[in-house]
Amino acid sequence: MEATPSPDILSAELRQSLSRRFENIVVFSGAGLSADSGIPTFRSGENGLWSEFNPADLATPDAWKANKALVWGWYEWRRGLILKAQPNPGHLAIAQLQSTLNANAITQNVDDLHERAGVRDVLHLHGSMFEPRCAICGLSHSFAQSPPDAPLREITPPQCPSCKGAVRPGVVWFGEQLSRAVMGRAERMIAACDLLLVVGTSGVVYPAAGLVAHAPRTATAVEINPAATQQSGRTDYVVRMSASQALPAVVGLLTQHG
Ligand code: BV8
Ligand code: ZN
Repeated sequence: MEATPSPDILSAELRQSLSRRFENIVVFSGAGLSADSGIPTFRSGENGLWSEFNPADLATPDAWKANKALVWGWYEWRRGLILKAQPNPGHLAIAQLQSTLNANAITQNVDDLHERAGVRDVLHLHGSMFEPRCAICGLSHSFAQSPPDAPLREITPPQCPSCKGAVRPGVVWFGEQLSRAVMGRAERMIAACDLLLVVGTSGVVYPAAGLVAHAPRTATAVEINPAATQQSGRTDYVVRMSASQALPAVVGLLTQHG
């Protein structure tokens, strides 16, 4: 197990700003948090068989209508990647943070790596890969078998035992509305926070990306991302490192003042 990166990798200015007790921390994440677990990100990942597709074109109701087996095959391939993946030090750091301080995780990710790292009450803005449901009657479905090893291109989705409709992934597709209850909770959490960590998101997908603007002016906002993003100008600090490097260092500092 590599040694936990020391807070010294952070700028002196950021170390100074984080060296106090925070009462209400929110970690808002995107696909970059899972990148170090080998899960391709949405806009810069290795999409294997689907490389000629833009994920945003497959994650839509139109793609589902046009070819359910292709979309279901893509999600089963992704589910296989997630099942083979392990939470990385970034996920584990969030669980560590929650064990010492009052911290909430809000994510755009549909994987279960937060949960497998021990993070509690994760708010999934875009749903979850692990909550498939009937596309017609909404009956929730449990996966009977693990995804195929070979990344099959097209897989006929399971049939709903109740209404014979096709089972779809339990995620929010582009063009679909996010749950108002979930968005409301996320807005309230961020509006009440005194520290907001914006981790591994390019900040281009709305309404999720708009959440950062709900942070109070009194809060400290920190972006953790190797690249500059559309959120960079909205945060007080930017840490140009990977989440699995920076989060353990930031959490190490925060929990010293727990
Ligand atoms: C809605 C679930 C309306 C599915 C996803 C024009 C302007 C504004 C908005 C729109 C527009 N045209 C259309 C829209 C709306 C659209 C949208 O925002 N489109 C964008 C692309 C322009 N939004 C929607 O459609 C939303 N719904 O608006 O409904 C409506 C209203 C009323 C009635 C009906 C409808 C629904 C959006 C949800 C879509 N579903 N996911 C699935 O996963 O299969 S979104 C998808 O993108 C993922 O959830 C992903 O998380 C999310 C956001 O992407 P990121 O997480 O940011 O990932 P990305 O790859 O972009 O970036 C990765 C980042 O990580 C990078 O910055 C990289 O530098 C960094 N990184 C890389 N490695 C690391 C790292 N960081 C740290 N450590 C590392 N190691
Ligand atoms: Zn059904």
